[in-house]
Amino acid sequence: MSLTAKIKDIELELSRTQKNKRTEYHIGLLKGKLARYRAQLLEFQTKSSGGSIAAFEVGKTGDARVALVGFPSVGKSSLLNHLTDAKSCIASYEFTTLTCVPGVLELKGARVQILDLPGIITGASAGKGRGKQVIATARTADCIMMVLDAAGHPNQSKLLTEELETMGIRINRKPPHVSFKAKSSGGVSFTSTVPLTHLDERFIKQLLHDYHIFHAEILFHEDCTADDLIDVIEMSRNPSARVYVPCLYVYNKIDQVSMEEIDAIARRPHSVVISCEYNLNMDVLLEELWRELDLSRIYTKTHSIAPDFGDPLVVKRGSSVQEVCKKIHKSLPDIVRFAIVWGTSVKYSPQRVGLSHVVDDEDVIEIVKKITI
Ligand SMILES: Nc1nc2c(ncn2[C@@H]2O[C@H](COP(=O)(O)OP(=O)(O)OP(=O)(O)O)[C@@H](O)[C@H]2O)c(=O)[nH]1
Ligand SMILES: [Mg+2]
Repeated sequence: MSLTAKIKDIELELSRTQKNKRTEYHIGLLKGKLARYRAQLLEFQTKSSGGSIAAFEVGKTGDARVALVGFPSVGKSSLLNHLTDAKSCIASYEFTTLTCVPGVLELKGARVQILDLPGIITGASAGKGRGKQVIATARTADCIMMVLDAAGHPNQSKLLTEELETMGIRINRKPPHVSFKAKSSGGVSFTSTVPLTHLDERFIKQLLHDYHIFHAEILFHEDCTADDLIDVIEMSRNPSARVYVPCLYVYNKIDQVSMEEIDAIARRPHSVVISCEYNLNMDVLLEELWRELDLSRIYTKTHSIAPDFGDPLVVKRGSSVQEVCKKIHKSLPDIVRFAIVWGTSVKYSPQRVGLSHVVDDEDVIEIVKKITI
């Protein structure tokens, strides 16, 4: 029996099994089996394609990458053309876009690469259409914009999320707060700092047994589900097995729905309503995108030259002075004596700080190097 057939069998069994307290154990183990087969399939495909699973080959440029994911004809290309100078083909028929089209958006001083992708359909993660390539490309993004038709089926985002999940993308979630250590002896032991309401000893041991893990130490810092534990085990075998990406749900074509519907959609978390055709609400979309990207702009200055406020260094929020230095040159942190920072990250402005100091958005920084003789 091929791997694909085995996967189909389990998916069918999962869809037929009713979810309740009695079937929880069985469903959890089935999900583990499914994750193992999917990982095997991905490994096989990666090896046979001679590298990483075929994403579209578009080089990463700028400070962040955003992927437009959605069903066909929802307006992904219209949105790319609206936000950037790119000219992606727009038409009323489905599958107009057949490859990845990049564009660059200048967002509050940051350069954001936006990727228009072909539309995907249910079953994309199993290889339908160019779905696998689209999702593999979305995996490389810092943020996913899920473009949805405001007048379309209410299930759109759920179906797309399932497709992304199948290929290891977890949207708007944090990695489970669990420390997992595989050992060479001593059996399986686990402790938790919170009560576990979804997992018990029998299930944890059986799941690990199915993975051929007989010695491990697990510390749960949160009330994990079986899915979370499977993700943790998969990541312990291959750190890139799961990626955690923020996602903005962009409901396009609001010109076709009533005010009440727009109001209801706009209240959903991580959601924004727009119309590319009528240029509606684009400023809100940009604000929301900036929030999801979670970036900081840092302005550098030297002792005698004032900062250039039009050309910031862009880093992930929560970055340290060390990361800012690395962005300038990878060997710079080795020769830094200290940095002087003006802005909201310091108590006194300016203040002398070390490499581990965490900078804030719009801080100004002056780097003082060690004296070399
Ligand atoms: N009414 C309305 N139509 C829109 C809007 N935005 C895009 N369209 C139309 O929707 C159709 C599809 O737009 P595209 O941008 O090609 O959609 P796509 O998602 O890139 O489609 P594929 O590349 O086939 O996946 C075109 O006829 C657009 O004119 C909008 O805000 N309102
Ligand atoms: Mg398109």
